[in-house]
Amino acid sequence: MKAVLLKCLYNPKEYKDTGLIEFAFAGRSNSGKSSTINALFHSNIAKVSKTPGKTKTVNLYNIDDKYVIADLPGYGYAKVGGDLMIQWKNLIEGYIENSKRLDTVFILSDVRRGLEQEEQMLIDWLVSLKKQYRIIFTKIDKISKSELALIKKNNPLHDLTFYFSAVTKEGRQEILKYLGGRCSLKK
Ligand SMILES: Nc1nc2c(ncn2[C@@H]2O[C@H](COP(=O)(O)OP(=O)(O)O)[C@@H](O)[C@H]2O)c(=O)[nH]1
Ligand SMILES: [Mg+2]
Repeated sequence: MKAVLLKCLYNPKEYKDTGLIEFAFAGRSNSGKSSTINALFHSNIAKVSKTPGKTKTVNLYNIDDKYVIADLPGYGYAKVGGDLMIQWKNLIEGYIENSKRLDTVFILSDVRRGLEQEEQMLIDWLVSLKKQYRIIFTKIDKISKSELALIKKNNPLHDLTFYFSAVTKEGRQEILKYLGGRCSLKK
């Protein structure tokens, strides 16, 4: 698979129609968005950082000229206060509302945290916009098989959830299959 950086949006007004179906990856800083994108598409294109909250842009990646992945800036970063917080919110919301091609928003969360208030707010908002969403629980290599089994059993959104590790690549095929399926639906 080939991933190519198309554009970094600093402002939602900079968004131009990509001509391809788009999928967005959202989640708090450190949830594993960049690592997941790299692992899914065998690339090294999304910056994985030790300092959370680095990505302040919406980064659009073209994957094999088939679809576009939007890496959204991490939310819930405590140190982003005041004006920056508003800019960041405008950027994410502006992109999600502007893009006519956006098919599914993936909400990524560390499997050890699960879904917290911020994720629930995002889900409620996507539902109100009638946007399709899916959950990706990341870093499943960090917990045992039995812990994972329990989480799956107790997850009320299990049918909408993918379980993924960027380290072992477990869950990769399921996500790629979903993306491919959505692409063929739109053709
Ligand atoms: N063990 C493990 N670590 C991960 C995984 N995904 C991400 N990480 C680590 O979690 C940290 C944050 O990842 P990053 O992709 O930068 O998160 P982002 O801020 O959401 O883009 C980094 O130290 C990654 O190496 C995973 O599946 N397994
Ligand atoms: Mg990132």
